[in-house]
Amino acid sequence: MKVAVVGSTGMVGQVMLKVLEERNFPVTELIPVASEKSVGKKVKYKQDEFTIVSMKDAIAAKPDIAIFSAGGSTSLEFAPLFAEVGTTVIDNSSAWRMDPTKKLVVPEINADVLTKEDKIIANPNCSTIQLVMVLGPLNKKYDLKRVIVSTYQSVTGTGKAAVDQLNGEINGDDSVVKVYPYQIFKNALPHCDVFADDDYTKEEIKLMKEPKKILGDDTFNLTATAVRVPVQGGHSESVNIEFENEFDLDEVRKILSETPGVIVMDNVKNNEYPMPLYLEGKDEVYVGRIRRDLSQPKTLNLWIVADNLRKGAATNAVQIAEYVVKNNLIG
Ligand code: 2RA
Repeated sequence: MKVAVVGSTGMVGQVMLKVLEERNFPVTELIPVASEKSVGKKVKYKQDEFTIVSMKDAIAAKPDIAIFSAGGSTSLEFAPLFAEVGTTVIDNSSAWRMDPTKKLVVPEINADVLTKEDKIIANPNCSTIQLVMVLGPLNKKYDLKRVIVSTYQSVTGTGKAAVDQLNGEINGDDSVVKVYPYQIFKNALPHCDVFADDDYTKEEIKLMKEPKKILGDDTFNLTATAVRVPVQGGHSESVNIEFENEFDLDEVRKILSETPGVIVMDNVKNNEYPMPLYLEGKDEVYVGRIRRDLSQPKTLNLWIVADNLRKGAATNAVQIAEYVVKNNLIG
């Protein structure tokens, strides 16, 4: 498999290379791509070093698969050029996610929507992926009516500069690049991405729209508040779910425990619940604090944690690549 990784020097791009290696993806030729200023530099993959090439050269190489994590404008410009030469593009930006002609995929939930005709496939937003991994199986069984999500998002979601800012503020080095409007250390910013006219942030709008497309169901309501917190290991989400139908708590736990890619970590008597500090680097989505909402019937509270760079981005993208290869959907 000739595989291009576009954005190979970024935080997600570096994790993509790591995941491809860990999962022993059948790469016969790796084509790392990055901005013009990085062309000629090297990236490590397995025991070797690979030279970063320009987008033009990568397209000319006609890779079988191109996994993008290079921002929306780059994807809008270059993903179609790769698709034109027969490459299957899996894009981690928001560029294509809500495009009605493109599929938005979490393999465990809706990979079956993919066909050979899908040449540009959208990887959902990190906070969406971990949410739908839980909503999907519960929706099938109990039929979602309304979902309220509050997120507690890692600074790694904003990129390396944000991690540097956090560490700079922790160490008192305030010369680092400021990426947030306020200090993030010892703080919580109810401001992920930019504000839209309706006073929701773009991150919240992604969380309110993408799950409906992935689940193929717009019969339920969903509202979100996305908060940035001084954490590095992953995103956490407090979720309140009202169903159309009654549920049994033990059955909820059984359904989630049997969902591929989901791990139930829920024993509060032993202080067992998911926490990002301890789950960094994992590929699963962890669920805990599962309990009935005593304020109204047919309603559940739970807590979801996942590494936003792995299942929230790189691992989900590689899993899509694995699916299209396994099901002969490329070429
Ligand atoms: C964030 N989900 O966490 C967005 C993009 N990675 O900032």
